Amino acid sequence: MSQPEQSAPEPRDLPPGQYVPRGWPVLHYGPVPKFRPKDWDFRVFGATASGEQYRWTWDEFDALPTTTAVADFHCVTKFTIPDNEWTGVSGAAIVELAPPAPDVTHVMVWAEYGYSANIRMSDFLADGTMFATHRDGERISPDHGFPIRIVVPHLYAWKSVKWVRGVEYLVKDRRGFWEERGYHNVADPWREQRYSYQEDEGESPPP
Ligand SMILES: Nc1nc2c(c(=O)[nH]1)N[C@H]1C(S)=C(S)[C@@H](COP(=O)(O)O)O[C@H]1N2
Ligand SMILES: [Mo]
Repeated sequence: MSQPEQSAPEPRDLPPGQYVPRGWPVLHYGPVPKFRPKDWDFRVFGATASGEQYRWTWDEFDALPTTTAVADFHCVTKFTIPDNEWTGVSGAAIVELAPPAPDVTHVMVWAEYGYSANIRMSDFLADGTMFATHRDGERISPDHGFPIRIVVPHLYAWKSVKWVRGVEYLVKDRRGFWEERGYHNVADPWREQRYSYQEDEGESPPP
């Protein structure tokens, strides 16, 4: 029996409803911010263990120890970008450097122009969650979040905030930008948690 020269690509395991497009779409609300290294800082605030805020300049942040992880990237508009190699500062590293108070359950990730996304502390600490500076060995481009974007690869990509400037520790969950506009508070693509009307008890912020 003759074999085809090139076998068809292996079907991948995608979350329900997702497809792999050509290229890497750019998707965001509002303009791409200009990076001004002298004015840029990264802050951790809210319910820290010490009650103090933490602040890194760009040079300080860019010198923090990094990790690398390979992961797919799932947008709620149904495209999935497979096999991204991300390098950056893990959520766990930030929590170690800026310890949260014991009753912190969630974080709000804040970007330029007030974009935000809330994630559970367990998602922030998960393997693969990081403030990425590089994708596939190259600096992230301005369109994709330069100088840093968080990637939370196991959640829909609106939680993967571009142009991040800070993290707020929360003792009470609160909705971020898209979560306030009808998107799911948790956003697990494998459970197709797209819209807020799908939230089960315990998945929504307290009133
Ligand atoms: N600051 C900011 N980050 C953002 C967004 C945004 O509007 N503003 N959009 C999110 C959405 S909905 C998606 S799908 C991804 C898209 O990332 P990409 O443009 O790198 O593909 O960015 C996320 N991060
Ligand atoms: Mo998205």
